[in-house]
Amino acid sequence: MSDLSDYAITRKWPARHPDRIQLYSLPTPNGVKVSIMLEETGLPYDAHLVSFQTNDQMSPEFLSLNPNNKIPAIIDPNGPGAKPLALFESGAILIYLAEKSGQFIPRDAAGRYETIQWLMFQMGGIGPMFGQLGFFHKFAGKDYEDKRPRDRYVEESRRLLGVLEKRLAGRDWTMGDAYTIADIAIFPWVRNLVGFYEAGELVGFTEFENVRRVLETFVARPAVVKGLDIPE
Ligand SMILES: N[C@@H](CCC(=O)N[C@@H](CS)C(=O)NCC(=O)O)C(=O)O
Repeated sequence: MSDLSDYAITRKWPARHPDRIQLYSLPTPNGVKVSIMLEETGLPYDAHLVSFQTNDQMSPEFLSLNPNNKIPAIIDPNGPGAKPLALFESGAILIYLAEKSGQFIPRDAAGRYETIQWLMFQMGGIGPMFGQLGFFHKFAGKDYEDKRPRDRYVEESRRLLGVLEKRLAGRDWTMGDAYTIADIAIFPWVRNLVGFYEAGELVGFTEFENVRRVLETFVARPAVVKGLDIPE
């Protein structure tokens, strides 16, 4: 593909600035990871709303970019080799944007892999487990009489919060002094667990003092405040 018009998705969501990164998203905990990262880096971008109310994520145009029908996804018209690059999976997008901007990932190899390790801890643990807890506690699964599925995800979420709590003891951020893509991935999910999912009491959130401290610092960052509402 040589320019954005070669991508079917741009027919449904035309690029306002074809020279900028195109973001296809919704302000969910996975979606805001990327809008927050774009705000933090200052990379210019166009944001396009993929509405679940109208099942936009199942449209042929969206599926042409992400066959897995999930937001977020991006196209960078100026990717590696000065060619467009399309990407889905928020973790992959965060790594890409960190490398492109040279920000929010340590430069030394060991620090870089450790950051990716904590990013993967979110992608494989926090995201899926908190998400299932939301389903069984607040959404369709809450009416099931059998509470064992809910309790399993409560326990697993508590365990993961405990791991994070220990990691954050004596540290400002997951990687210590440096704010990184690991924090940008983890904290929208922690916020969502106690906010939108209303599961704070269920998981005993008050016990996790370090997690609470870092969450407060995270949500006060101007780029986070902005990114949490994008796309409008
Ligand atoms: N592992 C994916 C998960 C993305 C994901 O689950 N996105 C949800 C919103 S938070 C979605 O698009 N759901 C729409 C659907 O399943 O149809 C990522 O991190 O990008």
